[in-house]
Amino acid sequence: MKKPSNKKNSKHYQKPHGGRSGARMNHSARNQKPAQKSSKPAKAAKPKKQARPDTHSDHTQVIQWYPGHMTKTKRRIEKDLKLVDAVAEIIDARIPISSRNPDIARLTSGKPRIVLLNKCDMADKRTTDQWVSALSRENVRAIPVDCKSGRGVDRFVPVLTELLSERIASYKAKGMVNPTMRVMIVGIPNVGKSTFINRISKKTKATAADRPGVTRGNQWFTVSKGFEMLDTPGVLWPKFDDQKVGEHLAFTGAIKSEVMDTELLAVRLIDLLKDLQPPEFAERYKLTDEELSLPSYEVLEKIAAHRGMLIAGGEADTERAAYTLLDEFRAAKLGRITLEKA
Ligand SMILES: Nc1nc2c(ncn2[C@@H]2O[C@H](COP(=O)(O)OP(=O)(O)O)[C@@H](O)[C@H]2O)c(=O)[nH]1
Ligand SMILES: [Mg+2]
Repeated sequence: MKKPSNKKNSKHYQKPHGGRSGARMNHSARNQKPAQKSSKPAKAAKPKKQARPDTHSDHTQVIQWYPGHMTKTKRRIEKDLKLVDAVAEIIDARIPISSRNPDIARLTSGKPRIVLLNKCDMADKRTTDQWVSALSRENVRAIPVDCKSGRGVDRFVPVLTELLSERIASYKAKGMVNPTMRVMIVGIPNVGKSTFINRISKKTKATAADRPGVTRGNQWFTVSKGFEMLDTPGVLWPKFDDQKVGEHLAFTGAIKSEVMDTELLAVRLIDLLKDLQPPEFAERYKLTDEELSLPSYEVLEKIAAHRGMLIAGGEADTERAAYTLLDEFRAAKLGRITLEKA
């Protein structure tokens, strides 16, 4: 695949509004102290009244980049892992590389693991199938799912049963009549952990008292007979030391786009779309072949012009066009697009 050129340094990329500097990749935030809190969006500070399965993780989402918190989260995951027989990692089918946390294999220390390729309704179907095969070559059982509609979710229990068959048999051999297998869900923020948990969990909650060793108020959901799931998913931070990974996470909305310059992000997305050529892209923004061959920043100007997004003086409002493009990409209005090939 063509390497995206660095538009920031290119003569074609001009920042129309002075202010912010180019790509402020948030990894610098990793080295900053939580003193930065004031820059958080106000709404994040207000905890939701109603308890949701992962109120916890929704809160950590905003400040997960800070080292102190990362360590705490990691420790909690390590502790919870001791309580489960298997781990289901949810990744985004559109970005199976960038949404997969590289620490998970080590963290789960050889526990049976399932990968759920979620949001496959927005990913290219053929590429998703290729990802399932690629992961199976790594001995990872992968299931494409669309937790929003529920497609594919019914395969979870059968695959889990198969994956844990030896473990179940060994419990039975030890005299346990109905061994209960426990599963933990892990994944980066916004990947669909809550949606999956809500979809798969039956109403009946097992009480913490039934569970030896569970003293921190963990709740277990019955998934199916003999299977329980920890109601609090492990939220793992994505790793984005690599700029491309950061961009892919921002395109899909896994990380807040405010951490990067919106227009630059849109320009990068256009670079990719020019390569992938989903027909919806040209159709939706009425871009001619000639316009598509322009440098990406100029394509963004064309998108603004075709959509009538202009600022005083008739200049293209590329900032508004950038927000629109990113929103529409995230809503899969540009088609089912997988950004990372198997
Ligand atoms: N299109 C689509 N959207 C999904 C899917 N799963 C989750 N979402 C959406 O992704 C967003 C984040 O989901 P959520 O479950 O809150 O993610 P969490 O942070 O991992 O718990 C929500 O807007 C969901 O509706 C899916 O399979 N397809
Ligand atoms: Mg959640």
